[in-house]
Amino acid sequence: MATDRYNARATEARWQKVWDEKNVFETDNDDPREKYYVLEMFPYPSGRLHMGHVRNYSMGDVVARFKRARGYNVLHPMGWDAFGMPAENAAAEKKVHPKGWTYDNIAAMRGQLKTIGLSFDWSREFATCDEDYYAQQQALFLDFLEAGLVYRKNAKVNWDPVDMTVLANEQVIDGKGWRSGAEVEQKDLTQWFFKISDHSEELLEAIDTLTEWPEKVRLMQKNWIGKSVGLKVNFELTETAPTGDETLEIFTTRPDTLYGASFMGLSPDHPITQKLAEDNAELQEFIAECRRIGTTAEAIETAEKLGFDTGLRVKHPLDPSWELPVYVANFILMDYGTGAIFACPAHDQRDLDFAHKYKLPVTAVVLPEGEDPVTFDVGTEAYTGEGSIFNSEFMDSMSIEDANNAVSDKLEAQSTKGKQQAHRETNYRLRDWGISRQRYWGCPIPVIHCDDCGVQPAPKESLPIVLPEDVTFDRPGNPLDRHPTWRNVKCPCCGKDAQRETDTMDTFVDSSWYFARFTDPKNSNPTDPKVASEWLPVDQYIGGIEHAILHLLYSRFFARAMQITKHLDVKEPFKGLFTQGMVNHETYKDVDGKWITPAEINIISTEGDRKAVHAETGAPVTIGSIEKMSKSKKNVVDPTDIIDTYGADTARLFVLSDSPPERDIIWTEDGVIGAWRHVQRVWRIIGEVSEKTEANIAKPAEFSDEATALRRASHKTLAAITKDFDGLGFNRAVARLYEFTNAISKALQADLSKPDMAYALREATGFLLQLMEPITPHLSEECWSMLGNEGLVSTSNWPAIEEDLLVENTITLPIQINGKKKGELSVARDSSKEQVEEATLAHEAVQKALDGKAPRKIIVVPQRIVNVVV
Ligand code: ANZ
Ligand code: ZN
Repeated sequence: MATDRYNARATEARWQKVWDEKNVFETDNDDPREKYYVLEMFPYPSGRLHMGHVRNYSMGDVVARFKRARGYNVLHPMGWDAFGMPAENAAAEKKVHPKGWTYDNIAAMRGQLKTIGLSFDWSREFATCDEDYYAQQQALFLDFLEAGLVYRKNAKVNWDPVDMTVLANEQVIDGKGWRSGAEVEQKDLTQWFFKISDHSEELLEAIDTLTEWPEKVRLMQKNWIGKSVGLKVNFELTETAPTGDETLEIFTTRPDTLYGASFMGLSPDHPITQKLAEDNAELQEFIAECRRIGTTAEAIETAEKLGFDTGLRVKHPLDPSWELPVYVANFILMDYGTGAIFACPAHDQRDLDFAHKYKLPVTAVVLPEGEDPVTFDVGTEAYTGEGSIFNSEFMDSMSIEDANNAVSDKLEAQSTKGKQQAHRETNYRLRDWGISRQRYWGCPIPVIHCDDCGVQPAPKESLPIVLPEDVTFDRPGNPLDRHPTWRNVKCPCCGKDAQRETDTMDTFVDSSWYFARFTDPKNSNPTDPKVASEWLPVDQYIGGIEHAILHLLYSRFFARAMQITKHLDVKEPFKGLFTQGMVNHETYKDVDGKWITPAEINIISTEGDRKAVHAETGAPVTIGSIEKMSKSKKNVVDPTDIIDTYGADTARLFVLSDSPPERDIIWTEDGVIGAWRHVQRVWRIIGEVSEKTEANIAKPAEFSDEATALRRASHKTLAAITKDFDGLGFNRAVARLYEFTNAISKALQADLSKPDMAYALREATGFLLQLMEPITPHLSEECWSMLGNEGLVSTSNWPAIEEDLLVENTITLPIQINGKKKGELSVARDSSKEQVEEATLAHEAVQKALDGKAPRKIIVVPQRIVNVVV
């Protein structure tokens, strides 16, 4: 039988059924053991699983299975981030309903996930598009509204004038609508916002408590919140602006550069700009041009700097005889600071580009160390580094920081036009979170618009506000807007005819609290606050770095908002965060330069020379660079194909081996075959062990050196892998498992009629299977039963480490002869000084150096080193 092959396909299905029937991965909230919550970011149901999912969920599964074996009550749920645009696109293109499309995809992907043997508690599964889930989200929204965490304001949206619809940022391509190709306009719409900016400081400060997050992610969060300590300065206008303003207020973080000021800049949306434009067609045209660039920070950052001279002038606050021109500039955002700046071209790149274009003065005021103040010229690159201030009167030769303070103090004490000239202020880049989306496939915002009573929250009893199913996608725009009856309701306040809000929520809302819902997914409230607070924060969250900013920040805000509204009692949702690397693959192109898939080619290797040919035609294929698996480059390997061919355990083993989990892994056929061979080998070895030894051998009182050596290897491996799993060092664990398998294979050659050796071998194989179970659970389960063990390896307790087997009883001491290392000495740990000396004199290198003479001195530093002086 040991010559047979391990049939992964049949075996895996069999064990999955056993786990299912015994509900081994279902979690009981009332289980008194210590709780451990491990979560992988839930997937969008695109329809097919990709290898990145397999890697992500395999990592989470190792943690879940490991912690379960360690005695924790583990929560490891799975669900679907199921609302969003692709379903509506599919509806428009393929004439399918978003709901049907989504649930079909979920069914397909659930089926795929189940073949991987992941230890999810499927009884807690939900999709964010389930009526029950979004009903609870609507309830949360109403509570947030009542608590003052939500408000409405005007905000700009991308408007497609041909399709007459709002576009998401990703639907605007080079300033044009993705479908119509029309120039996108900016339009004002009243929208709903979450007051995340009220929590900027707290969200920023608490980052320091997230010690189990990658440093990189913590930095990204900090930058996104973007705290700036600066100064607001009032500049006196030489003549009253058409708005009636006598001063122009700006925000700066660099008041130390005031003597390098060259011009003032206004946002195209600044009230003064807007007022001036009322009777200035040229300015109107300029504003329209700015708008076409788009609203995203990236678009503004990369666009060419453009300006419009308003003709207005201001007086310099440190020298009233100095006047500066006021421009409208396309790189100034209205919703940061005051929407106006003073520009110092020498020390700000945007200002410099602008100054060069409009021939405005450039005066350096910060001198880099080692530069000559007379000749220093910034050229085309603004100098933003450290230095000492010059060309700046009272600030000359100060450091930037000192100058900053000095000028801030001075201006705070000054006044202009009856106002304080300046005051220090802290600004945050973080904006309130706009959640209104003008689309169908999302969670309806539960409010009603009445002509008489204004905006009214939908009564809680009326929840859920369910999406109507009889909608059409044959026209652009939001089908809810044109639904004949869904929209019309009675005002909950006065009972007159009123209208539902037709905007739905940003899908980031759905993913901002799903981890809390998993703790009690059937509750008739959003959470059971007690249960949620017991499980949260998630102990280990695992997902892609692409969610390092928005998803994590919104979830952190939600935890706070849910705490304020008493739905849970923790501030931080994720205690440990891990961001896994991507799965990469070689790329291939055929003779016509078209991408082709790995399945369509054959690799021919001759003595280290790799060539690829087309599998069917034999035509040459170019092997390209290794890149992230993506549909566009066709360098994808389908998880289902791999599982069908090699089994899930092989796929799991491979994605966890080779690379540290935070790094990218290169998927190769050879690598997969290597993992598959290992699976086969373990199965054969266990078969042999089960034939050659009995189960349940009593533990002998004495062990030979040979048996002790094997036991040492077993316990050392156990200790090391326990540490690896605790620190998510999966690849290291895999390497140790390979080594340990070799040791076991070697031990099979020993005389197994000796009970101590048989015992040691059984112990080793038991450990091997338990250590492998988190990674290759099916194989481990099969081998576990083959060895005649009781119960399932998946529910077995982690083996206990016998500490005394970890201590080496021999130590290695370096031997120095006249101060130079000449060799090493292996002695028993408890050797006496005399014994060490004796062994030293017998050492080959020492004998050679002594050449028959007696040493002048031998110095033994116990446990450390031996020095011989000849
Ligand atoms: C003068 C100056 C001189 C500036 C200099 C920088 C360098 P952070 O650090 O990100 O907060 N700024 C202020 N409001 C702006 C707005 N609404 N749109 C675009 N830019 C704006 O950036 C603060 C700096 O960005 C401010 O300091 C201001 O330019 C600019 F050598 O003032 B500074
Ligand atoms: Zn009313």
